[in-house]
Amino acid sequence: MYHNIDEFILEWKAESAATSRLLDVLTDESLQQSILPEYRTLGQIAWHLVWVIGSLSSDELQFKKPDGEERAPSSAKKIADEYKKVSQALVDAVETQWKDVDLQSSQEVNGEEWSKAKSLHLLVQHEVHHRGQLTVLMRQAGLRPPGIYGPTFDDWKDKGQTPYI
Ligand code: NI
Repeated sequence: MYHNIDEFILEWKAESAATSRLLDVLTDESLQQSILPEYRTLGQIAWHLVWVIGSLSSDELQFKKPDGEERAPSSAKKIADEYKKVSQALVDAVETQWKDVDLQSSQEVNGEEWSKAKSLHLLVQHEVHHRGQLTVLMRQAGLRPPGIYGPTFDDWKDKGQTPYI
């Protein structure tokens, strides 16, 4: 959990940049990929990440929500662009509107009392959770996901090394 704003900003910038690297690889066709019919598509999960960041915009943390509707757009570029915008807007809002001590104050989320620090922590975990889904769907769509915390299977092969299995 975060003790001060800087801890969150540092982690969010790194995690958000990693998500952006994934979103930058998406193509319009790939957005239709799903694990099974009727399940969320790659595009819907990617847009969900954009939307959830925007959902933190409130009276207590004011920033511009993403352009568009909750329904995922058909343009991969739009998703990647809106993600970058809303992620930066979140950073700017937290940096300028909250102080370290505010992180310990609570707010009601889904009927529970969460500190702001917990909300920010769960935002990062939520991102990581869905990024795992995105990378699998990207593979199924024939895309090559970039490494996030380390080299991918393809990165090892490119280096002439045997991928870990
Ligand atoms: Ni989610």
